Parts: sequence; C-alpha cells; structure tokens
Amino acid sequence: MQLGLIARAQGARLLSLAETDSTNDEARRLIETGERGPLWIVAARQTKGRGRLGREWISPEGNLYASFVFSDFPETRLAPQLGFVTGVAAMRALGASAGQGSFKLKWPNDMLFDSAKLGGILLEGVSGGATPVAIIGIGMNIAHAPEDLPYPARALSDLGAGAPTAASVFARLTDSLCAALDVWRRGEGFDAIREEWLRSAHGLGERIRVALAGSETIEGVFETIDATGRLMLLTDQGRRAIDAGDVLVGPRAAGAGA
Ligand code: BT5
Repeated sequence: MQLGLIARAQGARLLSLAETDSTNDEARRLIETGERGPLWIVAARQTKGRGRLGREWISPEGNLYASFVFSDFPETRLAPQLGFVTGVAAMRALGASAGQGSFKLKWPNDMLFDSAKLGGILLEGVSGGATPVAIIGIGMNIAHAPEDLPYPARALSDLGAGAPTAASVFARLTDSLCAALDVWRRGEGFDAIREEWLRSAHGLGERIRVALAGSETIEGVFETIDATGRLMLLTDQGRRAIDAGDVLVGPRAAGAGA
C-alpha cells in the first residue's frame, strides 16, 4: 500500500500492517503515545474490525481497512462533519477507480454499490490534551463481501476484470481526502461538502425508513441534511430532525446498520 502523491506532498505518513485488531484501535494507541497525524494506518486484515455501536466489521484479507489520524481542525464540535468529508472523498475515489459502478452514500456513514453495502466509516474522537484528534476509519469491500447479513453487501470485485485493487483505491482515497479537506476548510466549507454529499445521497427525495436508537423505526421523505449534518425527514406527523440512526436498505429493510 502507498499513499497518493498529493497526500505524500502534504506530509501525510503511512503505517502499513499485515494484521491488527482494528486500525481504529491501533490509531487510538498511537494517539495515547503522542501521535497527532496526519497519519494513515492500513492493515491487510483485522481480527477485531469494528462498526459503530460495537457492531462487528467482517475483515478478511483482500479488502481495504484504513484509519486516518487527523487533528487539523479547531474544535471538537466540528469532528462529526469529518464523516461527510470522508464520504465525499470516498465517492471521488470510487468514481476515479471504478467509474463504471453505481456508488451512493447512505446516511450517516455507509457507501453503497448498486444499493448494497460496500463500506462504512467509523469516526471516533479522542481528546489529545489541548487539541482534539479524530480517527477516521474506513472499510471497503474490494475482494470479498459477507454473504450472511440481513441485507445485501457487495464488493468491487463484482465489477469483474476491471475491478480495482485495494492498493489503488487506497492511494486515490488518500488523495481525495486531501482534496475534500481543502474544500471543507476546517469547517468553513461545510456547505460545499454537504452539497456534494447530497449529490450522492441514497434515497434523497424518496420515502425511506430510518432505524433510531433502540428499536424504533420511522418512515418519511428524506428531504435533506441540515447545516449540522442531521437527516431531515418529513413524516406523516411532521418534520423530524434525526441526529443518530441508520437509513435502512434492501428488500427486507431490516437490521440496524444496514
Ligand atoms: C460501519 O459500521 O459501517 C463502519 C465500518 C468501519 C470499518 C472500518 S475498517 C477500518 C476501521 N477499523 C475498524 O475497526 N473499523 C473501521 P456500521 O454502520 O455499524 O455497520 C456495521 C454492520 O455492517 C454490521 O453490523 C454488519 O451487519 C455489517 N457488516 C459487517 N461487516 C461488513 C462488511 N465487510 N461489508 C458490509 N457490511 C458489513
């Protein structure tokens, strides 16, 4: 694995591992010893890959498992915006690597390929003394997708002969994240990021179902993402701003995290 040229020119470093428990956990340990980034950590496989809320991220060899340690932002409250910045970067990297696929972003943190889960983002924050530090974890199914999930998952290898490798997607992703961070301008450019994110949004303007914390599911028209990143849903009972949850996809549209 190698960083892209822009990432290298901007001073990002790379730690490339054959195996780790979770690249996000590796990042956290390094932050505890003073690391502040910009640093990419990439592993060929993970033994304890994690999704959000303690969910498992199935991590066999052949896929992309990466975390970016980043602290060049002024306030902790801006950290959640990095999930959108990363989603935009992922769409750009996928478009450049595998333009023939149909890729979308699913609020809040998923990448879809033909409406099936291709990858996800696990954004975590660590308070590094005076400066907040973000860990942006990204998993993408390049060679393998799990088959026994309650909803469909796909891998880029489904594209056949022209499918890109994990190394080529990674190099592009490191460069496209630099470019998206430039647009974001430490928060000042969040509107432009939000607009670009919405152009790839799954279900925008359509009736969708959203699983909330606990077991509640609500349905409504996905109107937009607001200036703070909340999903705005027009339900039969009125408009709701949703801070946390999962947009559901697939014929059964069940199973949190889909
Ligand atoms: C995510 O969580 O989608 C975020 C995944 C982030 C993984 C990266 S890999 C590098 C870094 N290091 C880590 O340890 N993590 C990050 P969430 O929305 O909670 O989705 C988790 C759910 O997706 C699980 O409950 C499964 O249903 C499903 N899932 C697990 N492995 C999958 C896979 N390889 N492909 C598609 N879906 C998967």
